[in-house]
Amino acid sequence: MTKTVSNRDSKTNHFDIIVIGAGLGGLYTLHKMLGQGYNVIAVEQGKRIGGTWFWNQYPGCRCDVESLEYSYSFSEELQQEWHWPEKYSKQTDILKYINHVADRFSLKQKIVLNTKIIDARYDQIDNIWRLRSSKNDSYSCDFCIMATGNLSVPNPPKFPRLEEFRGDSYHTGLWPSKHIDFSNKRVGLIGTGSSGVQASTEIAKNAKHLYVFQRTANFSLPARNKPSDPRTVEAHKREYEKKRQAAFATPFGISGYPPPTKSALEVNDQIRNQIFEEKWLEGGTISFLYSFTDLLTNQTANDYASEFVRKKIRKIVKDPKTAELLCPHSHPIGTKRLILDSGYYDMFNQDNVQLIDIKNNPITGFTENGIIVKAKEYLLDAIVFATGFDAMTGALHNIDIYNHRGISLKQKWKEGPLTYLGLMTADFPNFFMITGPQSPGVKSNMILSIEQHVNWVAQCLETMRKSGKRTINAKETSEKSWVNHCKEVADKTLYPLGNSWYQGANIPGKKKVFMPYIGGVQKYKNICDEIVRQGYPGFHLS
Ligand code: N01
Repeated sequence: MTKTVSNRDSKTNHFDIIVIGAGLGGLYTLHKMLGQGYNVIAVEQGKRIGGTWFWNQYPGCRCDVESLEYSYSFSEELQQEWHWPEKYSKQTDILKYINHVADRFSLKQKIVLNTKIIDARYDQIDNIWRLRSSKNDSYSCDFCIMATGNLSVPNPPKFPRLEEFRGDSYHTGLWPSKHIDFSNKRVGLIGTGSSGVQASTEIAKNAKHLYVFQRTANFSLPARNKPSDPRTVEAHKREYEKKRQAAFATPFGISGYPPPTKSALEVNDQIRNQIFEEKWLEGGTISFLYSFTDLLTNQTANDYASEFVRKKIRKIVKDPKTAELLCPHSHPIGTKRLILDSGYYDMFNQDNVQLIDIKNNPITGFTENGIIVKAKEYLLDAIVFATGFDAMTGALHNIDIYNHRGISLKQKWKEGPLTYLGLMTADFPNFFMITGPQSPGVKSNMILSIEQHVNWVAQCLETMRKSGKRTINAKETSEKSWVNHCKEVADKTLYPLGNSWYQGANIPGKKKVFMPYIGGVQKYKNICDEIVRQGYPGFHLS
């Protein structure tokens, strides 16, 4: 850094804090920091707020965490007054809720929409972050908080001659706000993760024909979604505070599931299958993973669970060839994100739906009118790409982030993300991440993790303000041991065997490193709280 004089010029919009992103993370950060009296704004690239729930407006989009859990806990009035129509909320209801929260807490006037931050540089002389948008607007702030999301950069697949297709095409993660009518259309859908499973089940209801192009079969469980039961809701709301605290005492940050006590190897076949059957009928991913203590740590235990689901698929899907293609064999159940569906396997019994195997016979090209597989042309009016995201690090790397030594975050993380607690990265002072890599974020109830992170950052800033400190930086040594710890925890499980977006395996050229912290929300929160109690060892405060 060569500058020697202050460069806080008047043309720059200077704030105490700038939050990047106005999804669930950004909105709560904004609310919390406004409450603490900071001069703060959020900058959002979308034309509306909502983040994930704004961009993913594809048909069938729904949350796989129960509505009463997947909601903010910071306001007792809010959680008491809001009504969720269904057990698992659909995207439109969540977006409505997000807008309600922003209006109720007067957040919208502090959000700059349609503005994509493309460059962020730490100026050590002035101890500020300087940001630049794609419109060339400049901002600066004392603290930069990234609430850019974990699944916010769509992965557009590269196929030969993709540009030749003349019909309509959509990516689930960039879905237009207007209604898309697929009735009487021949639709091709590529990708069978959560988005593809949800979208296809809905599109199949009125498309003339739906071709599902599957590369890897994935495990999906029944959601058994239903309208909210007034008595359950009332009982839950009476004890909301207790439920929220109970959620922090679980690995996933979701209350209401009794933890398993037995290994799948401790019981005989009949009892094991009976337990799986009960969980299958109950619906939901956590209930199923909680059948036994060791489904994610013991291969044999996992094999039992995997085979149980494969048997269900064979029973539901009438055509044996299609059923076999739908049976996952590439990974232990749960090591890729488990999917919750509302009739996915049954959909393949419809006359207008056909599964196309693109693992053994990859797509060789696109034409004006469709997709070519094994020299056969599938004629299509529309294509839906449900091909996922550059998860966890994608949104951070979409911004050129530089520290005072001229080192970019991309350079620092070229062998995978390096963070302390997923909250900060060493040598990037006053730069926080909300649910960053190596935090439980994506392996937890995301809103609970967001609140925990934001509260931690807010408390940290308050401590700094009171003690006259202006700069916080993670120590390299603490970062190193946290990164090692995350790896050690993951290596004790079966997760590394799933070729998942958790480890960047879905993005060609991305370094394969397991990114979430899977020690559980309760352990993680204890670690974070202990660090505060001890006066922030592991960080330099100056
Ligand atoms: O993305 P994915 P997603 N050729 O990466 C295929 C959350 N979410 O958007 O496995 C052919 O899981 C790819 O195939 P393969 C949730 O956390 C939550 O569905 O790489 N196929 C795969 O089948 C979820 O896990 C909810 O072989 C290609 C699919 O595309 C995460 O978001 C709803 C391909 C991508 O699946 C991401 O889910 C929706 C290619 N070139 C999303 N490239 C709920 O709350 C990719 N694929 C319920």
